[in-house]
Parts: sequence; structure tokens; C-alpha cells
Amino acid sequence: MLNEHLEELAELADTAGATVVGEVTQMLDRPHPGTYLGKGKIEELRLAIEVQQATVIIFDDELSPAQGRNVETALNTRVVDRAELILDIFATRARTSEAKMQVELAQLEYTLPRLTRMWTHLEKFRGGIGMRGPGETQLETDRRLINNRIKLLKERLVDVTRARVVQRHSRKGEFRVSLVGYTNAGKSSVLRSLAGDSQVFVEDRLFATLDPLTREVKLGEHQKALVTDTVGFIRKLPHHLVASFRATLEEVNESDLLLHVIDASRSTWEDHVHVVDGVLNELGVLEKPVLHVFNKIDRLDNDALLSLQEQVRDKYPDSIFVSAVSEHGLEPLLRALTTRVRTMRPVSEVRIPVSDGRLLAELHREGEVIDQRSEDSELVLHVRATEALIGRLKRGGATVS
Ligand SMILES: Nc1nc2c(ncn2[C@@H]2O[C@H](COP(=O)(O)OP(=O)(O)OP(=O)(O)O)[C@@H](O)[C@H]2O)c(=O)[nH]1
Ligand SMILES: [Mg+2]
Repeated sequence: MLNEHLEELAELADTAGATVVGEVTQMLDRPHPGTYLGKGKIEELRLAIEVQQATVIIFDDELSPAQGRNVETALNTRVVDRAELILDIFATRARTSEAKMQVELAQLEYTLPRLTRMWTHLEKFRGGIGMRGPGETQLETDRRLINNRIKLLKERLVDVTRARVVQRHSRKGEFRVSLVGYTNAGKSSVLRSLAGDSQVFVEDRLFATLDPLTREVKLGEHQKALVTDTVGFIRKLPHHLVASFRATLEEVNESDLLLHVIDASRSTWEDHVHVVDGVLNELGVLEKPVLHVFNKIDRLDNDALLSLQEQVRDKYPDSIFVSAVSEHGLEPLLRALTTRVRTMRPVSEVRIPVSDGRLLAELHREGEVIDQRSEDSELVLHVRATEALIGRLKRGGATVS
């Protein structure tokens, strides 16, 4: 387990552009409160830094502001913790202004309690002279500037979220599906293949996707789903990031169905499922209907696939086994989606008086009208609609069969 965690940290470091030259691990019941590592380990690390000519030390945990400062002072080498590393990757990968604001907000909130440590760095370059207000130390000035910026970013993000809610509202009647899962599980690959859109960005690096992206997926005659790709999750995702990406993940909140994409070729997939469930819980969406989509089965041999299927049959009776990169590899998922649309958005025949413009408008706004004809003084429509909408139509005077 320790090895896999370090492997993942190395992947993160690689994604951030660092080259790993050495690893040091320590078995401790509890991290040292002052320096995280014990005294002996600090010495070992000092030697390793010298031998390997390392320029940065990356910790797999989030260090307290004091721990980071102390280790940095003891080793005279830059220290980055897991949270900072992930924030850094997000910062370089953010493309849209919304993602950039979200990442900046998370970074500032991470930085705020660590300002004193940053100062010891900056002082070397700036000599401690800045744009001080009257009676303020530089540290206080920086705190004030950062707090102002945090406030501004939060306000701007609220505006962006509001705009998105309006946008979402206009597709209220659609069958909506969100792809969620551990980073690199293949969420974007699934969307790319389902929607037949080669523009969907896929990469064998962590956090390729930050912004939600929605595409229409056709599921046979008169049936479709709007499928949204989302940012991937990871073990120990910095909580500032989860908080600032909450707005982006609202899409997940409003979905009819979640597709939890799992990389079946990783021996650690169960841990990953656990991590994803944890974040979904934090987002308050654990109650949504979920299909577990085991992806990358092209990497498993027949026996491995059979034993995986055996293993998950009881726990996730709704699981699906797919490959986003093989021909027809997503057919089981397409079939499952088609079945779900049929049960969650059944087709009904609705009759309403020709004169009832209000009911007709509601139908068109919130349901999916397949066809429509008039018969005497009635309109007869075939509609794909939720139970809730059908209930409202009936109460409004429509005949539904
Ligand atoms: N062999 C194989 N590789 C796959 C499959 N699906 C995705 N991949 C590869 O896995 C890597 C990650 O795929 P993405 O679709 O970018 O994964 P993601 O879940 O969107 O990742 P993030 O956006 O970073 O969270 C890419 O190199 C894909 O080509 C699959 O079914 N089989
Ligand atoms: Mg992606």
C-alpha cells in the first residue's frame, strides 16, 4: 500500500514537471509534531539530498504550516506537501477563467496560514520592503491583500455559478448523466467515444480535465442523454480544492444518474472507489443512482476479468465492464443507459385540450416531445417525461396513458 501511495505521488510529481531522484519512507505511529519526520530521518534526508542533488522535497501528506517551515529550515531545501503539489498541477492545467479562479482561490486559502514561511523566502529577494500601509508590517499587508483577493474571487465565482444555473435550467427536461471517478480512470475517454467527439481531451496524466464538459449522446430512436465529464478525484484531495470546485460539481448534483468510472486494470481500484465515494459524500450526492463502470478491461486477460466480475457481482449488482478504446467496447454501457432512459423517462401518450397553451408550454419545456398531432379539439402528444412531470400534467387536466 505504501508503495502504491508513493507511486501515485511520483505520478503527481511527474505531472507537475519534477523528476523523482529518490524516496525516503518512515514508519511512525504518529508524525512528529514539529518536523513531521523524526530526527534520524531528517538526517537521512539531508544526506540523500546531498547525494542526489535534489532541489525539492515532496511530502505525501499535508504538512502543518509550522512543520513545513521547520523542515525547510532544517534542510535548507524547498519543501512541497501533497496539497501544494496538487494545487500546483491544477494551476498549470486550468484553462477557463472559472477554473483559474477556483484554483487561485484554493491556493490563496492554502497560502494564508503559511505566509510567515513564504516571507522567509521572499525576504531574501525583496529585502522586506513592499507596499506597506501605515503602521502595518509587511506580513499584515500581505494578509490583507490576500484576504481582499479571496473575497473578490468568491464574489466573481458566485456570478459565474448563477450564469450556469440559468444555462442548466434551459435543459431541465433532458436525461442527465455525470461521469465521476478517480483521476485517469478514463472518464473523458468514455465521453469521447460515447459522443463520437475527438475534441474531448484525453491524456495519460493526472487531472487532464478540470472543467465540466457536456455532450449529447444518442441512445437510439428518440432517446438521448446529456453526459457531463467532470474533474477527477484523488486520495487526500486538498479540501480547499473540493470547496472551490463545488460550484463546478453542481452539475453532478443535478444529474439523474452517475456513472462511476473505475480503472479496472489498477490493483488499487477498490481504494479509488472508496476515495471517490468519500468525495461524493462530501458533495452530498451519494444517494443518487450510480452505475459502476469498470473501464480498461482490454488490459485484463479473460481469467482476471472473470474473477473481477465474480468479485463485484454482489457488491455492485449494477456494474458494467467496458473498454473506452476498443471497438464496440462501450456497448454494454450504451445498453445500460438506454434501459435507464426507458425506465426513468418513459414515453407516455398525453392528451390536452388544444386551447390549453400553458400545459403545452410546460410539456415542451420540461419533457421531450417526440411527436404531436391534433384530434378534434385535443392535442395528442408522445412525450418522454419524468413521473413528476406526468403527475403535474394530470393535475393540470391532461389525460395520460
Ligand atoms: N487501455 C485502455 N486505456 C484507456 C481506456 N480508457 C482510457 N484509457 C487511457 O487512460 C488515460 C486517461 O484517460 P482519460 O480519459 O484522460 O482519463 P480521465 O478519467 O478523464 O482523467 P482525468 O481527466 O485526468 O481525471 C489515457 O491515456 C487514455 O487513453 C481503456 O478502456 N483502455
Ligand atoms: Mg478527463
